[in-house]
Amino acid sequence: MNDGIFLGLGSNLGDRLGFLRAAIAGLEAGGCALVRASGAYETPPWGMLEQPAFLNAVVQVQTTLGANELLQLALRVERSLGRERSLHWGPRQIDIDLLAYGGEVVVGQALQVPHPFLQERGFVLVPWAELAPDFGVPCLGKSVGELLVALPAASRMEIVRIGDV
Ligand code: PH2
Ligand code: MG
Ligand code: MG
Repeated sequence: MNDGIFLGLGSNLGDRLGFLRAAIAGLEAGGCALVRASGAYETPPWGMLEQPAFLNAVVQVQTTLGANELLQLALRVERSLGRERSLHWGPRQIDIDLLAYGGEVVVGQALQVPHPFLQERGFVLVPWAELAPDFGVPCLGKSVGELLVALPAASRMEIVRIGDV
């Protein structure tokens, strides 16, 4: 059982909060025990700007699934919620990203852990720091809280907690 398993959730189409909740339920049904969930945060689109605002959250889970099995579960849950992959970084009902799997480092085609862009993304770091500011992110040599402090203020100021997931 691995202690620091964190997933990032994002939705910017349809019933965004409903999709975040359904994603958590799907992960639970697939063999994850929810440890904690952050609040839901309204965040401006990052990367591809011409798309609706997102709701983002981060969850911590415990599971006996390995990192690749957990990725497969995340993809299954995405598909079950109607996600179709068209545009890279484009709008989606639900996105489930494996942010960290304890101290493990995975560098593969299909999966990279820790998630490669997390240090640039306020929409990941703000909810993650709510849950686990002291978690040391492998490879980056910093805790989540330290990464958040290092994030330019401009990447943070529009990220607003709107309630619970
Ligand atoms: N996900 C992306 C691209 N851009 N922007 C926000 N605010 N939230 C996301 O979850 C997000 C994004 C690709 O996965
Ligand atoms: Mg993503
Ligand atoms: Mg993804």
